[in-house]
Amino acid sequence: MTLSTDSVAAIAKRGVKTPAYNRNAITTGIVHFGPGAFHRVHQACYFDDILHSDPRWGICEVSLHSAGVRDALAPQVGLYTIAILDQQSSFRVIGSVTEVLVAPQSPSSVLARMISADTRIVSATITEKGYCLNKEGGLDFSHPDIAHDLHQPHTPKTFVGFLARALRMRHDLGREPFNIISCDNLADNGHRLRRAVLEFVRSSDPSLVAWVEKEVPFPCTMVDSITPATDDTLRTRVKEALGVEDLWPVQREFFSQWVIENKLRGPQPDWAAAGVTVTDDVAGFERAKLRLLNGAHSTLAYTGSLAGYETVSSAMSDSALANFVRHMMVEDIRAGLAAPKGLDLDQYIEAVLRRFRNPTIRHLLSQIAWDGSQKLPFRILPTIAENLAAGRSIARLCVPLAAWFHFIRRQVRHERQLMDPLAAQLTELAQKCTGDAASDVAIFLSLEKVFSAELAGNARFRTGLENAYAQLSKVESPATLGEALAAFSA
Ligand code: CS2
Repeated sequence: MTLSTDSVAAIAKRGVKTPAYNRNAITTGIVHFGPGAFHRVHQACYFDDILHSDPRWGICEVSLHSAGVRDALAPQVGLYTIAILDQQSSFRVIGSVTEVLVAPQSPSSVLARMISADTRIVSATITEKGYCLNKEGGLDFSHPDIAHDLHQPHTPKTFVGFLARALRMRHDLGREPFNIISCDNLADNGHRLRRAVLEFVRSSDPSLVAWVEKEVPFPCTMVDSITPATDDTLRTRVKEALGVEDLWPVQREFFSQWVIENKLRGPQPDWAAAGVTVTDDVAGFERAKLRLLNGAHSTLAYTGSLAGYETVSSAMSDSALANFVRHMMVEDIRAGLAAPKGLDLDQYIEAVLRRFRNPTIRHLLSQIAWDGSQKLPFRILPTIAENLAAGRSIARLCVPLAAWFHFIRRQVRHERQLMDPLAAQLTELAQKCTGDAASDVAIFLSLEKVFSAELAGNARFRTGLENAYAQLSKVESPATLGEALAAFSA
């Protein structure tokens, strides 16, 4: 037996929360690109709450690449389980997904949904690389999928291409545009997406530019909830809790936060009742989260992996590493952050560190280590650039970058797959490395897609990296990591 409409009543009797609304009565108000685990534990869960009092906010999911989520959720009529991992874990069946479309199989069905009068929000969790941006923050016109979408706008492949086409169609139908909500870990995510869409439209459909500029809201957002990938332990626990099998359950920590910039137009759900913060100052939240939480995560991922740790909580049980990360957050990252109203940065740092220590979560460092070339420019490099300009220290901030370089070299040396859109280029660079700090750092700094010419040419930055790289070169155990990090103690 698998999870289905028929099994929901029996599941509810076992004490598992299930949708207490009539799923047949809900309409689809959201088209969401990227139905990965994060979206399903986060936004889809908020909308599941909202649907209990407002049926307009069902979600049509759109996969831009694989059919995996559609194939798992179709037999379950969109139902799936979230495990909330805490001292006392709980399980909950989510009912907000009304449909899953696989874009390459049917771009016209995706566009039909996007132009429906019921659709008020188009949102995305497609990760940094899904936006096809260049390092100046504009649209990467050399990206093959963007080139495709410019030539064949009626059958787009990218999120930006779908937005441009759907906006044109809505405009011609005389319909209001939808709100476009990026829910990815990119600084200024709404502004970046707006810029990318406008650059695309300017090049493909110039007469639409003014309408997009004037009428289409692209609020910035901050999203947060730690979401380890689905594993067999989860599948087993969910089966035990539900009494039936779920083909693709997902899991997260108890903590969940969603902050949206106050720019949305048209009919809205009751955001506040669902626990979503709508505010004028999203940038402060977003920056603090990206630089403190995600910056620390990437630091743990690369340094922890070098020492042989597998998970965030095990890396955090290493006092040398945990102290290093804490110092980096308190002394090097916090200095450049302005606290938004309602956020105490000192408390925030301690709360993040507590969340990292959660022993009930098996969050693999290898999962966080993915896509370093896309993540580090948002998580670490802006703090370094600002600290350099302000004359603050960057010694510790060079450690995650140097650890990333060593991590890449080790992956390549052991012929382990590098999960990164720049994998081919990174492999080539790693093969040129000799172990000499000055020349290896110079090799990695030649990565133009990651390091601006200004940063790569900064002598303090180069020296900081060489120092960190040399310190980390012998790390292969907790003991050797402790020795290396001792050089950076306050
Ligand atoms: C993590 C994030 O995988 C990663 O790179 O840093 O997914 C992190 O867990 C989330 O942003 C937390 O909200």
